Amino acid sequence: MSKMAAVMESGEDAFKQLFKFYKRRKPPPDFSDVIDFSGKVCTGKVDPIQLSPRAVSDAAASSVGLRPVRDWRAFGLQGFPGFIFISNPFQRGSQPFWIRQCLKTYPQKPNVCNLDMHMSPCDTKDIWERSVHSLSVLTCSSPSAPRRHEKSLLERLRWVTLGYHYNWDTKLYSADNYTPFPADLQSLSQQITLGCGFSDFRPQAGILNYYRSDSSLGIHVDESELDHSRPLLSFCFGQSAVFLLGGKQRQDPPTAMFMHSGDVMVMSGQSRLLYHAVPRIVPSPPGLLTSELQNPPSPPNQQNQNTPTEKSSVLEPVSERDWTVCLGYIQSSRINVTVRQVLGAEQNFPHS
Ligand SMILES: O=C(O)CCC(=O)C(=O)O
Ligand SMILES: [Mn+2]
Repeated sequence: MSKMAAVMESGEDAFKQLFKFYKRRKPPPDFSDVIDFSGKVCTGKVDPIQLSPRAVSDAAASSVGLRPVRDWRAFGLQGFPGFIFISNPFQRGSQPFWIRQCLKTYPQKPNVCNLDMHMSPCDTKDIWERSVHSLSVLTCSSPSAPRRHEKSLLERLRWVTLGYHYNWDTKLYSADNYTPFPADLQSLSQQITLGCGFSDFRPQAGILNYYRSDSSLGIHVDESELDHSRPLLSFCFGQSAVFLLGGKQRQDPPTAMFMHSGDVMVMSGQSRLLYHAVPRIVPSPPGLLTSELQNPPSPPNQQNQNTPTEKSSVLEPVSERDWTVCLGYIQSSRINVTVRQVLGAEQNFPHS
């Protein structure tokens, strides 16, 4: 009997037990039951999915750093209708832009982050610049200089919220806690959902989670959005993770899969309200980050080259200085971005 079968045999609360199984450090767990969509998938649980290549022009996909939809490798899981796993649909060299946005741009005001909960707006105004400064002070200091003991703001960043800002205490969104959703991430999310066959998905709220190598995310379901008929998108960058996808009941046994940098998950339809968790961050496979994350020399200014029918690119070049900091960060960390539609087409927040 495999170790995992032994864990399962004890019966109750299979999800909790598998969560602990994958979280365990000593001895490390056996990962052989974890589905890896980046390689050959022949587990008998996975089906390739046909997407909607005609719904997104190659230019529109490229404008957000995605490959043409016909080249996306998309999979479904048997028993999980509405769950779509797209194995890294990003063009080589476009992830650095999105990683830079997650680390430098999205933590900026008016977006909200965990540091705002106990620091003044003035102190969290410039997370990136202040962190880069303290990191470069460290790099420049002589061996005899006192070692930096305080973590930079960037290292203390745990979450950022966008659009309708999720309230972690009440677990609610509200009409009066809203700032504009970033246009570039909106466009990326729309190309993904169109490619998956969903029309008029409206990205209205985003949650960025920043994981260190020992972080995890507990078992939960995302039900705070008022309309559950719309898909929920999840983007991963940096180090890999084990993701557990369970059932409608918290204790239902989950399926484990790896999420690598660039992977995109769509939870829709009957899979929109399934329990899930991230028990463990794992090092990304050798070579995966180095091949995907080369920050190419600045692309030619695409804005000027566009013909009237083409979409102008949201991608901007990432400076060497910015990329050095991003690379240092993702060497040991993982970033996850979830994008949600909160309200249905004609829906409003209930009056309080
Ligand atoms: O980090 C992940 O892959 C999952 C994130 C998640 O489930 C959430 O933000 O609700
Ligand atoms: Mn979630």
